[in-house]
Parts: sequence; structure tokens; C-alpha cells
Amino acid sequence: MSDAVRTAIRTCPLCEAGCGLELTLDDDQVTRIRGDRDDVFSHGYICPKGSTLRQLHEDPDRLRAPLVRRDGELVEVSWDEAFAEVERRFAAFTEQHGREALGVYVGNPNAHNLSALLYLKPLLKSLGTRNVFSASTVDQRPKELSASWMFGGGLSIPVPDVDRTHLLVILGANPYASNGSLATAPDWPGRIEAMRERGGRLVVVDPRRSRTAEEADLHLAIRPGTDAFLLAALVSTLAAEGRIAPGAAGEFAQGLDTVLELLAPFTPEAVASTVGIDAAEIRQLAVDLSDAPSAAVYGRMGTTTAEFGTIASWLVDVLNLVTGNLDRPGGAMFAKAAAGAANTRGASRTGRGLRVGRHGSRVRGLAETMGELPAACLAEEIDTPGEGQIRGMVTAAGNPVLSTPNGDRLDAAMAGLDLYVAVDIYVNETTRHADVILPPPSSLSKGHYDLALLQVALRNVANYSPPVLPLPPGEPDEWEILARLALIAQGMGAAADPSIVDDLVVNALVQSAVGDEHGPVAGRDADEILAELAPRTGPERLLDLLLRTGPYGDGFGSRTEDVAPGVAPLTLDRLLDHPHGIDLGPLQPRLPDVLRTPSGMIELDAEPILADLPRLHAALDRAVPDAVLVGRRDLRSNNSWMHNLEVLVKGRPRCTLHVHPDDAARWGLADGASARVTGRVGSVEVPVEVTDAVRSGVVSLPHGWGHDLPGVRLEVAGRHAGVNSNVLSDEVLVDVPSGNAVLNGIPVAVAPA
Ligand SMILES: Nc1nc2c(c(=O)[nH]1)N[C@H]1C(S)=C(S)[C@@H](COP(=O)(O)OP(=O)(O)OC[C@H]3O[C@@H](n4cnc5c(=O)[nH]c(N)nc54)[C@H](O)[C@@H]3O)O[C@H]1N2
Ligand SMILES: Nc1nc2c(c(=O)[nH]1)N[C@H]1C(S)=C(S)[C@@H](COP(=O)(O)OP(=O)(O)OC[C@H]3O[C@@H](n4cnc5c(=O)[nH]c(N)nc54)[C@H](O)[C@@H]3O)O[C@H]1N2
Ligand code: SF4
Ligand SMILES: [Mo]
Repeated sequence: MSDAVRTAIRTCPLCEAGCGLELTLDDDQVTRIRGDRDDVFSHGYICPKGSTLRQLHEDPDRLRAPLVRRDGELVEVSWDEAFAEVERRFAAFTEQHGREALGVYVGNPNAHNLSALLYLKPLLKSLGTRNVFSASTVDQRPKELSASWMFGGGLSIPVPDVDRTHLLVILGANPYASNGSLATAPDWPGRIEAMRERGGRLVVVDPRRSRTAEEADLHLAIRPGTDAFLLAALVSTLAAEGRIAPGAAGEFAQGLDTVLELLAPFTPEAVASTVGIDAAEIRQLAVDLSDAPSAAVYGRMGTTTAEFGTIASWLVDVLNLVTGNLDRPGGAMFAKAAAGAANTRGASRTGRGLRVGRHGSRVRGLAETMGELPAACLAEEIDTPGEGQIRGMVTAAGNPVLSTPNGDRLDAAMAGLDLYVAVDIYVNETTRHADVILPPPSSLSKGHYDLALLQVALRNVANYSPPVLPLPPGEPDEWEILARLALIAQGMGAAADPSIVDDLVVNALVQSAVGDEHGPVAGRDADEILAELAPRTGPERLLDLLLRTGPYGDGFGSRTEDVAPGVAPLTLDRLLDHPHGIDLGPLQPRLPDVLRTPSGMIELDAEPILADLPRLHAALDRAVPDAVLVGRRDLRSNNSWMHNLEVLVKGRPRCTLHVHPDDAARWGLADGASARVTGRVGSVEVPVEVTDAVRSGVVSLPHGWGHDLPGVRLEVAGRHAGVNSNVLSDEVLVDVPSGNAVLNGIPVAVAPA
């Protein structure tokens, strides 16, 4: 060991769990990564992906220099050349087609990325197009909408208080594989095991006997796409049995009678054949929820990427409310994040209300939600000629060819673009079509704070990781890449200083902070605040500001008393002094202060949701397709982009089709044989795994595979290519209020290949 051996503490940026990692380095070489035993939230927990930050850092295919297309080939150039190329192409493009011909797609890793969370907004604004798409509409948009309409904030999402609950009901999530989603907590498995040890029960609703379902006291193998019916029946049962007991939260809820009346027809008997669960079992679950000293209902991917995603997301919280579990310990609670949460700013119990459909998509007229159009209509917006057609794209940390519906159509559409600039670390299935790829630095050279995910955490914590390694000389940080793109889009040129954008962002945030009459720096002098933030710049300056003006912040001197037992007011300096994080304690009831709705109430009777109920009603007792496709996640995978790490893909192939033995028999499929799966929009050939872990009539294929396309530079992934399950996802199937893609419950035909 040389003298240069050191350890560094850093939050894992790979998934929502946000585990603390302890890295050992010898000079700039990472020699070991393990869980940080002193982390206030993860206490040493790590999954097999956490230690692969090292392999990711060292991956020879990870781009270290920008690529520009010359004579059809992507070749390395200097950063100055790359930005100059962007400027040249952008100017020519906008002159010819105008800005509305530009589209943007923003992918999932941005949610784990401080630079992106702070500087994507100015970039989007500078690009000046309404054709904004993101991974949110192949994921959680229904939950964001229901939370906005009910509570007044897209991230005002109640999370299951797993650590204190007596009964946890999970629908359509598999935290043993995913490590949890929209419910940030490291070590979900350990938390669930602890719950069961203290006598708590776990119920899992999933068409597959997932790893999480294996742990459950009760597994209900629901028919895909029908959770909204089940949830409606649970509420209607409680109403019919006189068990509606909203408790303290009821005081702040409006519209309950209307809702109960509308849900009354969805009795257990009425929905049983649709959901594929006995009426008696549904009734029993309703009674159990009602009788439990505390209970938390939690729905995720299986409920949001489904035909009635918004209704199901709403019903999860209606159910939590009517059982008295909303906002109480052991129930479903709101986090109070230390930085960046809209529900800790401004006046409470008032808000503008969320309007959707302020514009629609050009081809199909799908409604805008939260400033974005549904990813399900991206391909048609590119490949359908006419006024307003998208002819150029910017993508940031996304791989929509593998992640969004009708992957083949999108792939072909991307190939025909006149301009494509990607900010990404790999030449993947999507970015292989780019004219310019701008690679941000390795995670190890970036600072980290979970500005978004801590807003839905199961415990209030705050932790900041400074960069573990310095930026390689001449390499811009990710925020600088985004800022320089913004400046180019504004016509300021490739050489403009990214600090212009940084200063604009900080000024706007400071103005908003001093203008918030309910905030800790109300009425203070903006220049004085800016001076206190000096000499920091970039994401760290913005984070310091957000922390200090947040609910536990020092308010730049205005708050001096402890903000949690034994915790002095927060600043970035204080977080830097606490590399293992600062624990702000278990979740506390936040009603009614958390509310930002126009009425100041929990709006259970939100009009856009009630307006969708007839669609649910009309789908009762519909004919059931012979086979439907659902997804699944594997602990060693992370959407589409970590298959290039040998440690994660070695061993048995994971991109297989799970088929129930009865179905295998009737389709003539043997274990290990190859099946052809055909949907309305596409077809794939994939190896079969016969298993009774899936419900009969349901087949399961993971997403994020299909790496064998020409031009992709993922050497390892190419050898474990698998197939793209989204070739089968039908872009026409969306949840109506949100436009979110239906990725589960897609009708398919299966036959021997
Ligand atoms: N290892 C790993 N971890 C990840 C990711 C990853 O790719 N790999 N991705 C991350 C991301 S971006 C997200 S959003 C989260 C997602 O995290 P989760 O929401 O936990 O997602 P999944 O693991 O896909 O679990 C969804 C479950 O829903 C079931 N399901 C399918 N259709 C239905 C249905 O109609 N009804 C019900 N009740 N269930 C259904 C599936 O069988 C599956 O078990 O995971 C994150 N963590
Ligand atoms: N059928 C089906 N489809 C699904 C899902 C499903 O369950 N079933 N899940 C959906 C969900 S929940 C999600 S979130 C989406 C994900 O959809 P996407 O966000 O489109 O896809 P990812 O695979 O996350 O791709 C992330 C990209 O970011 C790049 N990247 C990684 N780190 C960084 C970084 O620090 N900076 C930058 N600039 N780039 C980086 C990677 O190289 C990769 O190209 O997929 C969705 N698609
Ligand atoms: S669970 Fe998520 S955050 Fe924790 S080590 Fe694994 S990938 Fe990283
Ligand atoms: Mo996601």
C-alpha cells in the first residue's frame, strides 16, 4: 500500500435507494467499494450494483471524449471542437426548421444527478421547444398527477412507513429486485424482514411470484392491468361495511362522499373475474386493512405503467385515507426533505392547481402533462411528415429506443433525424444515431445530493458527497455541458462562459427565496445572500442555498435552534462535516401544512380523475387476451445501461421469457426453447424459462435489453445482447389522463420460434 491510500464516502447514484458507499482508493485507483457502515440511513447495506461504480469508472467503452459524426462515423474530437460543431449544426438547423422542430428526451439517471436536476431546466428553456419528452411518461407520471391533484405537488407522494407499519400491501413493485421506487430507502429487504419479525404482515399483489412475493404472507396473483378494480373494490367494501375511518387526515379531505358513491358499483363480486382474485379474498384484505393497528398500501410500476395508472395511483392514497392511515406513523406519510421540495416552500394550503393538456401532441393530440408530451408519441412525432414535425433531437441520459414503446419504430425514426445531440456516457442503441455525443464525467468526479429522491424518502436524512476524484484536466462537469448547450441554444455561441447560466440560476433562486414571505430569508437583501454563498459556484453553491433556505436550514443566520434532536441548522458546510449523512429523524405527520392545493384540502374528488372513472367502468368484464406481457427487474440490472459490466451480466442469461407450465404445454414450448412473441407492433424471438412464478396467461420479459444493434459501442453488452421488450410495447396503449405508456399487460401471441 502506498501513502496515497485513502477512503472516500459517497452516496450511490445508481438507484433510488441511495446507499452510502465507502470507497478505498490508492492514488486515483479505486481498490475497493463496500457499504458505508456509518451511513445514517443505509448502515452498510449495498447491493451487487453498488460496488460496480468502479467497473463503470474503468469501463473502456465509457466515453472520455466527445464524439462527432464525420463521414458517417462517430470520431473523437476535443471539447472545443465538439461545442463548435453543436453551434454550427444548431444554427443551420434552427434556420431551416425553427425551434419547434426540435425534440428533447430526458432519461432516468437525471433523477439521481445534481447537475441535471439544477441545470436541465435552463437548457430546456433555452431550447425553446414544447416537444419535451422524458422517462417519466414510461414510469411514474400517473402518480405525479394524482399527487398533484390530491395534495398539490407532483412529489407530494405519501410513502409507506415500512419501519413502523403492521401491514404492508405492495401492488406492482418488487423492491427485492428494484430496491424500491418513489419510496427511497436503502435495504428494503432488511426493512421488510424487520417488519415481519416484529409481527407485521406483508401482502404482495403481482401477477408474478416475484422475489418480494416469495417473502409475503399473502400473494395475490392479479390479472395484469387490473389493480384499479381491486383498489376500487377494497374501498367500496370498506364503505359497504361501515368501515370508513379517515382519522385525523379526514379533517382535511374533501369529496369523500362523492368518491364513495362513484366507487360503490365496484364490489368484490363485480370485479372478481376481471382481477382474477376471489371476492372473499378481496373482502378479507379490506377487513385486514381496516383492522390493522396501522397499514400502508404502496403501488408502483405495475400500477403506474398500466391502462388505469392514474386511477390506481389515486386509489392507493384514497385507500390509505379511508383506513385512517394517511399521514400517521405506520401508514403512508410525507417526507420533509431538507432541500428542493416545493411542499416546504411558500404558503401552505393554497396553490394554483395542476392543469394538463395546455397543448397536445401534433399527431395524436395526446395531452401535455407537467410540461411534457408522452414518450409513447415520440416516434410518430418524428416520422410523421407535416408542419411541426420533429426533425432534430437532444437527449440527456436516456435510451428511449430500448425504454419506450415501439422501439423499432423509434429506432428507425431516430435514424432519419437532421440533427441529434446526445449527452451520454455511452454509444448505446439510441445515441448511436447522434451527430454529436457529449460525455459527462464519471460519477466519481461528480458531487452528489439526492435532491429529488429524498423528497420521497422513508426517513428524513440529508447527505452530500463531494467528488471522489478531480475532473480530468480539460473535461467539463456535467452542469457545464448542459450550461454550454443552453448558451448555444440562446445564440451566445460555443465559447460563452457556462458561469453565465450558473449566475442566472443562482440569482433566480435567491430572488425566489427572499421573495417567499413564509421562508427563512423573507425580505432579505439578495446581494447579501449571494455574498454569503461565495466563493462557491456551480451545483454546490445552489445546493448550499437550497439547504440553508430549506426547512432545516440555517436561514443564513435567521435560524439558530436545533432543527432535529441534536442537529444544528443545516448548511452545505455542515453536511461536508458529516460525510455519513445527517439523520433528521423518522417521518412526522405533515397535514395540513404539506398541502398546496387550490382549496387547501386533500382534493379526493379531483375532477380529471373522476372524469376517467367511466373508462374504468366500461372495462369491467372485458374479454381477456390469451396472453399478456409484463416486465420484471433483476437486481443485477439497471434499466438499459449497466449491461456492459461483466460482473453484472455473467452467469445465466437474464433476458428470458417466463412462461407458466400450462401455457408452455398448450403453446408447445419447452424450457430453454426459443419462442416467438408477437404483439400488434412488433415481434421478438427469445429463450423460454418455464416457471410457475408467473400466472397462467401472463408472460414476463425484462426491459432494457437488445444490445446487438449496429454501431452500438458496448462490447460486453453486445455479447449478452438479449432482446428489446419494448419492440412489443404498443405506443397506442396509454393511461388516458397521464398519457403514460402501458408497459404491463400488453396483448401478445406466443409460439415456438
Ligand atoms: N435492479 C434494478 N433496480 C432498479 C431498476 C432496474 O432496472 N433494475 N430500475 C429503477 C427504476 S427506474 C424504477 S422506476 C424502479 C421500479 O421499481 P418497481 O416498481 O419495484 O419495479 P419492478 O421491479 O419492475 O416491479 C414491478 C412489478 O410489477 C409487477 N406487475 C406487472 N404488471 C402488473 C400489474 O398489472 N399489476 C400488479 N399489481 N403488478 C404488476 C411485475 O411482475 C413486477 O414484479 O426500479 C429501480 N431500481
Ligand atoms: N417495457 C418496459 N419498459 C420500461 C420500463 C419497464 O419496466 N418495462 N421501465 C421504464 C422506466 S421505470 C424507466 S425510468 C425508463 C428508463 O429509460 P431511459 O432513461 O431512457 O433509459 P436508461 O436505460 O435509464 O438510460 C439511461 C442513459 O443514461 C446514460 N447515463 C448513465 N449515467 C449518466 C450520467 O451520469 N449522465 C448522463 N448524461 N448520462 C448517463 C446511460 O448511458 C444511458 O444511455 O425505462 C422505462 N422502460
Ligand atoms: S441498492 Fe441502489 S443505491 Fe444501493 S448500492 Fe444498490 S444500486 Fe446503489
Ligand atoms: Mo424508472
